[in-house]
Amino acid sequence: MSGVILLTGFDAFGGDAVNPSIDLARALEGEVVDGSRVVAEQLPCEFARSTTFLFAALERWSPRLVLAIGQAGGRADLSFERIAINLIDARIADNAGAQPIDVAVDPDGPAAYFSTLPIKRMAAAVRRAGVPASISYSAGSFVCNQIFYALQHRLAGYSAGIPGGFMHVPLLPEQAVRRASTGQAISASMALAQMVLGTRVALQAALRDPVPGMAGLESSEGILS
Ligand code: PCA
Repeated sequence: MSGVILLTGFDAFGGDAVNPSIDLARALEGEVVDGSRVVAEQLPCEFARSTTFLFAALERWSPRLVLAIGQAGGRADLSFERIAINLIDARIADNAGAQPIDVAVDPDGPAAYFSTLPIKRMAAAVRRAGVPASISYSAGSFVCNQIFYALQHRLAGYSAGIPGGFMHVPLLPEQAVRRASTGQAISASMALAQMVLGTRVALQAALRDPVPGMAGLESSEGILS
């Protein structure tokens, strides 16, 4: 199968000089996974402009699979996000100085979307490769959650059934060292090479195995059905 794999990463934000999410996406750019070339797109860490960049990237590439990536300071593993919520509640200002509180991503959209990636298989494959990984049930309420929600909303409108989702990554060691040296609590970190290995394996797992239903669920049966 051809088609490209779209990875997105963010600009540095919140006083950091780097953001591992875009370094990671760029490090994998050009690799071929299951016959598909990886492309990377950089998104501004701004509520207003990030979605415009994302939608332009979807138009440009017509990807086969999308994995949006963001930094989550304090996390110690590659966390595959399960759910995007229709809420923005910014803890800090974005890179344009905007700090929306208690507003919807899309006032007409549903309360939430699930990842449509086979995240449990992906996390298991990453761990088998020796890289810490987990499932997360909150992508927060900042720009990352907004992009995750906007991505799932847009992909849900396509008939092609393109799997998409979001992964948070830890700080890079250099970021954690900088925090420690300025008196902040020492944060967890992960070397870029580990992130690259884990993400490559996650993409292989997502593309090799059949993808679950479009809600990312293994079964269409529910507790109430
Ligand atoms: N992390 C932030 C936004 C950009 C990024 O890399 C977040 O988790 O919302």
